[in-house]
Amino acid sequence: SESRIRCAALRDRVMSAEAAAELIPAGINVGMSGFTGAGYPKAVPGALAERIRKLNAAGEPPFRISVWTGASTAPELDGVLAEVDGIEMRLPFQSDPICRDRINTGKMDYVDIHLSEVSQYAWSGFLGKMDLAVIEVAGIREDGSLIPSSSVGNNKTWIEQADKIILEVNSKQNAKLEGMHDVYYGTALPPNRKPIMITDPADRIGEPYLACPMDKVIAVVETSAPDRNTPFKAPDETSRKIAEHILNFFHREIELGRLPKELLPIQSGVGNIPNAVLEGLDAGPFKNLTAFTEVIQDGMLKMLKSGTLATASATAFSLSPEGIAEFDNNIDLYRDKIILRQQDISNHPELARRLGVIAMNGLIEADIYGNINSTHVMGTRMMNGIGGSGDFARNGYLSIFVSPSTAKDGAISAIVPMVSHVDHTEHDVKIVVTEQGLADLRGLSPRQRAHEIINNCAHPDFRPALMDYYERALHSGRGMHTPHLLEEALSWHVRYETQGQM
Ligand code: 0RQ
Repeated sequence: SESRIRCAALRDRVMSAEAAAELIPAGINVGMSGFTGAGYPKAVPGALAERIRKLNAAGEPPFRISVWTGASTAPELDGVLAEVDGIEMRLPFQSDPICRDRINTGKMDYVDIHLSEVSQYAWSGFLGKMDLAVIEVAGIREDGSLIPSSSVGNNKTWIEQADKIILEVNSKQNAKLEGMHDVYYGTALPPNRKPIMITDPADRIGEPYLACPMDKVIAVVETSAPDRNTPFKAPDETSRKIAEHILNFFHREIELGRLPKELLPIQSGVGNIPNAVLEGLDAGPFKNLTAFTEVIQDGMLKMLKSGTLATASATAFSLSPEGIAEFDNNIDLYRDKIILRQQDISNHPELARRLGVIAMNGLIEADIYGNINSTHVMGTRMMNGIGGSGDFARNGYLSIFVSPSTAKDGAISAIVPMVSHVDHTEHDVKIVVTEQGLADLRGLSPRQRAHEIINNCAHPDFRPALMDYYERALHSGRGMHTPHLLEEALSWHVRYETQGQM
């Protein structure tokens, strides 16, 4: 609607998504908004994909762009562009099935960067020139500044870096999002950096709006479409057990005086297991917890409502349809408790370390010494990407990695002799949890860690084989610090690839 575009000069640049897509040339780097299915452009990528489809059908040379985002988007962006083979290179985190297929069949290059570092890469020129940005906003103010929508992501950087900007103004985004964001303009490249002065997740250090040079805006497209809003799955038995192990661990740490009774700011990855942990925290005695995280999920809304959680700092929402309805209906309650920041601040290593974040993230596989693979299936196929897990795991006070002990109906052990790809090294991993139990690796040597992980985390079906591997490695006459049988270390993966069963 007109009222969302309060700037007269930019009202004159309103056009259809198709007309805007015509303004995008082949071969350029395009920055797009969007983070975990929130705040991505809904119309222009689809119109561009349609244009590419027609060019492909007419036998024209391949039309491709490189797409840089905040994190994962949705079928209307990654899906449609990947389907017409319109993406040359994609970064950072993605989770779209078609995109994943193109990456894993070698048709698309994918660059997996820590989410906190993407803007620094762009600023430093490591990625080349950003030609154009397509950014969803909730509104445009009289002076041309922008009201961010349901994610901030890398939008500040894209707007600053791009020569040209296409804005999508989405009237489905709640108008009351205005004022919830905190966009910080004090970042700089070394050697000119200053401390980021956040000492509490509730601190505001920036502006509620994105500054946008009006002369860069080449098109404004009006949309009215919901975010991806993935349906919420109630926690299953496995997730509940994992949550229980973590909650018991928190209680023990509080008793030992190693965690305050309000815990420390929580970072939680997306998915079934983190949601179960949040539900468990909400059912417990906890009050006035805080979150310093990337995404606000359904579980966090519940905790904010009940008072378990006092404040949540993030860069995006990632809500189910029910979650978004709850948020819209009670936005006045949530407005003061949620702060959305750009991702170089929400995930800043300096802040994760200062605040002492408790980082909880998923894993694909862990090895008996505590190295974690959270991105690659069988060492070669990309799942989603490292996301923000490394930002928080390395720099947090506690890094907790969670997973069911098996995958694919028990054919795969999540605990293996040696991981087939490393995202989080043994130095960054403090706690590993499966439904079987919790391994507390703090202060342990590799050999001590092997016992802790095999006995507490591995599935009983795989435990004897893991112990057998470890013991033979121990008597192999090779190095005793991190004992391995190099001939066999990846044989479990080879067995799965050739026989369908580890
Ligand atoms: O695939 O559905 O096809 O069967 O991986 O596994 O168990 O449903 O768990 O959804 O929590 O994902 C690590 C991928 C876990 C996620 C990962 C298969 C399994 C299934 C998903 P199917 P689950 P989750 C915040 C932090 C990196 C980024 C991150 C992730 C699918 O947590 O992307 O932490 N993390 N970001 O079958 C083969 C194994 C497997 C396996 C699981 N060992 N071998 N397949 N799977 N283990 C968010 C952001 O940063 C934005």
